[in-house]
Amino acid sequence: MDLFAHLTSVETPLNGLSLLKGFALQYAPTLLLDLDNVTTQAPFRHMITPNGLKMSVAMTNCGQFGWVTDRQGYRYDAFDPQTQNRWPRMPDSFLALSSAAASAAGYSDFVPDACLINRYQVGARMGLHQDKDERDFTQPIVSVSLGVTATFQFGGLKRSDKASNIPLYHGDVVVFGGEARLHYHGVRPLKTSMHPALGAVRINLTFRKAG
Ligand code: MD6
Ligand code: FE
Repeated sequence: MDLFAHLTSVETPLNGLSLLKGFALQYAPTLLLDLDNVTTQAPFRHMITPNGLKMSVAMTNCGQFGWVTDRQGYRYDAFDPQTQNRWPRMPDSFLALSSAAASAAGYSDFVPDACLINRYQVGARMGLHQDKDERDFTQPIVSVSLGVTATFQFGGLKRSDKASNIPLYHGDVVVFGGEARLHYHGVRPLKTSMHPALGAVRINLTFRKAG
């Protein structure tokens, strides 16, 4: 019996954007154990943007490729610049969840080769941006929210387009594909709050096909 089935629904507020509420709840305990293992090998760090600012969100990666930023720019790299090692392999639980979520949103053969892991503490935010460092924009991005609730901003194809605010709760999954794939989006500064499993922290996993 699927105890969580009643919590999951697929909402499509915009062509190509699917909100799968509670989809990751039944995976969360395993995801968090596997995440600890990943971050032991590749610790969270505050990366530097091309214009020299330190990001308020701490990041790490797993999978064949990892997203990195420094004074040279944004890119995917097979090696962690901090350890010179390859990024940790993507845990089976991560692969299983991301494929199942992509399928539920209509992408039946999504196999990610990169997972960017974002950690938000109080006040951390992500400015409006487009995800366009990947090779193939026909592939969706699957985004999993864990821990403290955040306000996700979802805009249009231009940075100046009006953005809507979508609350993302522990266990919610967003799939960005089709028309939504290149829309601007961001995360409002994290408010002080507590989550029983994670404390005052929000974790976001974004799965991509980068290469
Ligand atoms: C976050 N997410 O939720 C940041 N990008 O913390 C993203 O930047 C994002 O959720 C592409 C697709 C889905 C996302
Ligand atoms: Fe993004």
